[in-house]
Amino acid sequence: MTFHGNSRTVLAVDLDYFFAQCEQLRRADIKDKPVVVCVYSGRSKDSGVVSTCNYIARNFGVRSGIPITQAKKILSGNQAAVFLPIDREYYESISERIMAILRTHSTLWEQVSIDEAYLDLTPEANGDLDLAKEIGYKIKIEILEKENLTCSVGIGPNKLIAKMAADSVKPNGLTIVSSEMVRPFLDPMPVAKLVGIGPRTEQKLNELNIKRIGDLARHDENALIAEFGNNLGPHLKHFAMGIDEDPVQQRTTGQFSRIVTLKRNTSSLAFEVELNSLCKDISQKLETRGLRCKSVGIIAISSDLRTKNRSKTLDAPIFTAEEIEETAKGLFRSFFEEGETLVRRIGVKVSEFTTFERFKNDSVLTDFLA
Ligand code: TTP
Ligand code: MG
Ligand code: MG
Repeated sequence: MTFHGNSRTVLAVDLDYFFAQCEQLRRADIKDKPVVVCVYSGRSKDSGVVSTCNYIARNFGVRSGIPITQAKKILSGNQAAVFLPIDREYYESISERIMAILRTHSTLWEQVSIDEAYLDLTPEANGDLDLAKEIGYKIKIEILEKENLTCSVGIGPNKLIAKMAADSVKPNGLTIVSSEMVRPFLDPMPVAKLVGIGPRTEQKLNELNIKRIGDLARHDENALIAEFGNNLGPHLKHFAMGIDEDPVQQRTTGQFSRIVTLKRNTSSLAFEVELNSLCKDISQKLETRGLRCKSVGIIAISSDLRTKNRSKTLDAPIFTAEEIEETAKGLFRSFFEEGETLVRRIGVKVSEFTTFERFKNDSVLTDFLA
């Protein structure tokens, strides 16, 4: 059923000044001010770094990763400037809703960070870039209407080009780079713009008189191998040529966990409300990412701050809050039966993921559903 040959159509989405934009959502009064989201280290009043900032602050020269003190200096003449502490949980809840929207536009998708995802639109667009552009536009409108946030979208023949297209016009961009336009698009860019090239590689390349991505694409592969080794050398050249075979694929490794502090220490299962809410959170997270889990674990942190873990591997993958809660309850019950432990914080952890697609073909589960 492949009418599109070997060529793919990949779409990348990246939310604009994400954490700062989230803050602006709940504070109408800061919309037109420089907004800087800070990771305070707590060592002294302003020690720490800038997480991100809105484009108004960027116009003054504030950037992700600079010290908060430096950002304050840059904006010292600006009375309106707002400095806010990072609130990751709040941004994550918004991110989860956005990822759920994205997932409705393609069966093949991959979340790469809190504000970034790829969709493989090859079957949907069938080689028609105008159609892909229309989907990109729809996605932007839907995120704006439902969540009031702007994002930048890039479309290209692979993940690398889609990502670089999205980054090339920000904020609120929609950029399409066809296969024919890949080289003209990349060639004039400074090498530092190529995904994966950090300051050290940039410096080495500059020493070889490789300044632009086009220079790198044309450079002798053996010379690159001599300088960067058998892996990185060819990889750099391929990337510079716009070649990237990496499939759009939701990763299935890792784990999620959520922990809460109980109102009262307890040595029995007297925290059903808290447990229910933890399991709902986890289930939502799984669902947003199109994952099912085959292992559920509990975390019990005692009043003397010792952490204990128990987990169970299931016969078939699950994802609903009810199923996770039932397993977690069973684990907590036997945990308390083991002995008198006074618990102060509790958590639930899920791991051993399978994707939605595999889940659908999973014979164990098909039997279960039938
Ligand atoms: P990015 O997508 O890199 O940046 P951004 O969304 O703030 O801005 P842009 O419009 O250029 O996409 O990162 C997403 C979030 O990750 C960002 O809002 C804050 C966080 N982040 C950090 O905490 N530290 C960092 O150094 C960077 C780059 C991002
Ligand atoms: Mg972003
Ligand atoms: Mg990003």
